[in-house]
Amino acid sequence: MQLDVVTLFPQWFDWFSEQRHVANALAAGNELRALDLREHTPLSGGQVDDTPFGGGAGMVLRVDVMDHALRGFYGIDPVDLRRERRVIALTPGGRILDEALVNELAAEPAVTLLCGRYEGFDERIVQHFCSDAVSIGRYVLAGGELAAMVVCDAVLRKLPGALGHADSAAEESFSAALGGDPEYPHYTRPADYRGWNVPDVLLSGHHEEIRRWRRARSRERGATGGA
Ligand code: 6GU
Repeated sequence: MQLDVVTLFPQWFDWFSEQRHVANALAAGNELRALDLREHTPLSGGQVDDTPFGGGAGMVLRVDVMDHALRGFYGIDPVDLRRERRVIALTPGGRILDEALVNELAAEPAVTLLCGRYEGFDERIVQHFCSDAVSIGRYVLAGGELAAMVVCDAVLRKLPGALGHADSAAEESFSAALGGDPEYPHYTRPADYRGWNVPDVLLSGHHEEIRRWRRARSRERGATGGA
């Protein structure tokens, strides 16, 4: 898939792209591009934002700047772009990112994430250029970049080749294999540490019992909301 992030801080994504599972996903033929919003600004001095009509604190990303930027990157009117690929505004009030949305995005051939800064986007950007608005939780970050990395991390690790082991993503928290429940607890050596023992069943070698034990622990965690 092709994942594009439109941002005022493209260099932030250099570090992110070097992380193992991201690098693996890219080596497997996927693409992650950090596109500089300022590259195509029609305004002098690289201006991208302005004060809000009606007054109030902070600055708002201008719709004309986003129009020029998307046109510059994709060569088409952004009003049409959102019919060709998911174009997502990252904003604290958007649809909360969860496993279902991550799977939905991982199945897309191409996604563009728009990072807001300051007080966010002129609403016309969301209305006319975006297919979705997405949030990573009900709290406010200084900008959409960290949210974009969260989305990219969660989506890219779903793609073939991102994780070392083929089954790593199949039976993990919230997966269909676990009925949408969180993952069961894991243990490794030593089996006894300071008197804290690993559950006997995991050392028993009885695969069916282990499977049942894990499923039960997973259900418990789903029922209590703890993971
Ligand atoms: Cl997507 N953006 C910002 N600025 N803050 C957030 C967020 C996004 N999701 C949660 N908080």
